[in-house]
Amino acid sequence: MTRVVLSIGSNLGDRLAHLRSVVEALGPRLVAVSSVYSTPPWGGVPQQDYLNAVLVADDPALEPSDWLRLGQELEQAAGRIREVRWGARTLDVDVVSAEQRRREGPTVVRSLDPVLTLPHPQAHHRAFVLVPWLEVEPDAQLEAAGALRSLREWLAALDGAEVLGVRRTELTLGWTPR
Ligand code: A4P
Ligand code: MG
Repeated sequence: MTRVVLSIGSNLGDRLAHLRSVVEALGPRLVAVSSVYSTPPWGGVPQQDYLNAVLVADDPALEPSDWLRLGQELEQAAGRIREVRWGARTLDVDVVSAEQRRREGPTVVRSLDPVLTLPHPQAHHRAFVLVPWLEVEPDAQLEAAGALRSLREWLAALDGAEVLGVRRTELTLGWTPR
């Protein structure tokens, strides 16, 4: 039984429609959906700006690997072709963090498996993940580089210009809370 934080991004084709396809597919599993942000490309590959958002979802029937597979199916449905690492894409779905919900209480899933590394090893470096995540879970914490910090603390460690480059838009993903 897992609850996950997903980062979704697109910088090719109908970017908003690609992000919306994830929201439509997850439907009642969604717990929270951030605003849509316009973000400069991260990672040093020259390419056009992205639209990014963060989703929180839960499903008692899904394990973390099921969320990864589901994300990859949605990437394929959006016509994603894997070419350059950190390069342009119609849709990218990353599992940022996962929590097992047990009777004793929630536990954060940690995995060093390259097929699914959790928490996502780059999340704390990425304003395009931290800013939308902070909007939907202001009290969330993230363990990275051997430290457990609040999202605000991780953001404070980033370059200010990068954080300011992540701009909230008026676009919506067509989701209303249950
Ligand atoms: N993988 C391992 N852990 C995870 C995880 N937690 N979530 C594996 C998702 N995937 C995970 O990813 C490569 C492999 O990572 C997968 O097969 C999976 O098993 P990929 O999506 O196939 O390849 P990629 O996306 O080209 O490389 P990578 O390193 O995953 O890139 P990212 O991290 O997805 O970053 N700039 C802005 N502004 N906004 C963006 O959304 N996105 C990227 C892509 C780069 N720059 C960006 C953005
Ligand atoms: Mg990816």
